[in-house]
Amino acid sequence: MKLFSFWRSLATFRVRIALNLKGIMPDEVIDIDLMKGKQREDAFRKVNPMMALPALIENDGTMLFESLAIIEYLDETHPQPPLLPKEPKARARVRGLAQLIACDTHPLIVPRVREYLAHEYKVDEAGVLKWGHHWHKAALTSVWRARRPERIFINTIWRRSRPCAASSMPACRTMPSPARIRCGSPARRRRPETTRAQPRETAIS
Ligand SMILES: N[C@@H](CCC(=O)N[C@@H](CS)C(=O)NCC(=O)O)C(=O)O
Repeated sequence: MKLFSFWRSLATFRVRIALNLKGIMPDEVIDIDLMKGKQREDAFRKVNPMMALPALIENDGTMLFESLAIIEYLDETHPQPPLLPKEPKARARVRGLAQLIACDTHPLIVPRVREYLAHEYKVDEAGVLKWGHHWHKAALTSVWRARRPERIFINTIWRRSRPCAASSMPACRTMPSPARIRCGSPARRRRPETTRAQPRETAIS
C-alpha cells in the first residue's frame, strides 16, 4: 500500500488518523509538496485527476482518492476497530459531522481556492488569511453547537486549541472558546484586538 501525503494536508490527516486507528502501516509514504505545486505534475495527476491529496494505491494497483472514500474503504477492508457506531442514527450523525468539515468547509480553504482568490481576484495575503479564518471558525462553531454524544471528545480538542501564545498553529488562536459561546457575551470576554496574538500563516491546507 502506498500513501500520497504531505505534512500540511488536512485531508491526508483524516486518512492517517484512520490508518493509525486500524493499525495499518503503508509500505510507502510518498511526499507530494503542495507548497511547490507538485500535486499538479503529470505523475501525480495520473493517480488523482483532481490533483489533490490524499491518494492511496493498493497492492493490486487500484488507485483511490478522496479522504472519506479512502476511510470507508479502510473500514470495510479492516473492520476492527469499527470507525462508525452500529446504530443507524448514530452512524448518520458521525457521517454528518465528518461531512461538515470534509465537504462543507475544507474545500473552501485548500491551496487551489486560496491561489484562485489571490491570482484571479487579486485578494492580498491578509485577505486570503481572513477568508480561511472565517470558514474555519464557521465550521468549528457549527461542530461545537452540534455536539452531543461527541461532547467529551470535542471538548478535549477544543481545550487544546484554545488561544495560547505558545501555539504553533496561528489559526487556532482566533477560534472562539466554548466559554464565550456558552455565556453568549463575546464582547465582554474578548481581549482587545491589540493585545491578542495576530495570525501569521495558516498551518494546514
Ligand atoms: N475532498 C478532498 C479534498 C482534497 C484536497 O483538496 N486536498 C488538499 C490538501 S488538504 C490538496 O491536495 N489540495 C491541492 C490544491 O488545492 O491544489 C478529500 O477529502 O480528500
